[in-house]
Amino acid sequence: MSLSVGIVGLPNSGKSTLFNTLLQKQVANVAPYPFTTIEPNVGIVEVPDERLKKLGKLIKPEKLTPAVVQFIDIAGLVKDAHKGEGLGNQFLAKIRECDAIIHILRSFKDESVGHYYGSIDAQRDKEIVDIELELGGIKKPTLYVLNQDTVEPQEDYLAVNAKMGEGVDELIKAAYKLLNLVTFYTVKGGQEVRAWSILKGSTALESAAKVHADMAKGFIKAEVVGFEDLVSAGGWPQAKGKGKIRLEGRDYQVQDGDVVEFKFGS
Ligand SMILES: Nc1nc2c(ncn2[C@@H]2O[C@H](COP(=O)(O)OP(=O)(O)OP(=O)(O)O)[C@@H](O)[C@H]2O)c(=O)[nH]1
Ligand SMILES: [Mg+2]
Repeated sequence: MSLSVGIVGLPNSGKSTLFNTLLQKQVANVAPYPFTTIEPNVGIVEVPDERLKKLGKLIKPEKLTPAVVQFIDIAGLVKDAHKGEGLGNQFLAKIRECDAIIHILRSFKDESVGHYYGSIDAQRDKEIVDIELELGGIKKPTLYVLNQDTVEPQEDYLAVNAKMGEGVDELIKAAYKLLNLVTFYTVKGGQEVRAWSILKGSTALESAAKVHADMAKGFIKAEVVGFEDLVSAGGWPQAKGKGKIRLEGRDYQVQDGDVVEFKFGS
């Protein structure tokens, strides 16, 4: 199961709108991911990845497989949710299952869309929901997202227009960071270039286990080259020729952007 990010906020702040925009980036073929069914409020979304695109151009595999983040659309929280107000306990339980939180704050104005507290005031809304999360015992990394009519850079918030999809790529990348994930890549015989998510600080052995249990079980070593070195060499054989491919053992901490080939025995 991949790590998940819960989208929280007051009713009518634009959570489902954001979620639906994210769904347009849902991975089309979920087969490589360990999910059998996807619930209607769960979206498995591709992480925008410039490096993967460049590796695709360099290696020209049949298939490029991106890293993903799982987003969960949660119903609105209101004051006293922790006491059960507005089915709050049920929603808080859902949030507890997530690994990080995107807290969406309404800034857009629309007379036809009611505000639960009658006026647009992102700071007030933030405090109301934060208190409920705290009283609900939820301590998670949080990214505050301002849902604006016109996206303007903010100091403390990531700005998006949930309806138009502006700022959404940045939001996915920020969510990925929030989960403390980094990416390494594998090149399967030139057929598939795939991005893998690991927690920052993971070892080569832990990373091998992500790819296949047998790779970890029979782990011998990892051949590793940084993304930049691989690209500037012009390919794997060229990088090898230039001595850019390192041999690393099981305890090596895999770095963001590493391209790795695991050597393993049976
Ligand atoms: N103008 C404008 N309207 C938006 C924006 N985002 C959402 N809305 C509108 O606000 C209304 C509520 O949006 P939802 O996404 O359903 O809100 P929600 O946070 O999921 O609400 P609950 O599920 O009830 O908690 C809808 O009519 C949306 O079209 C936006 O960025 N701009
Ligand atoms: Mg909703």
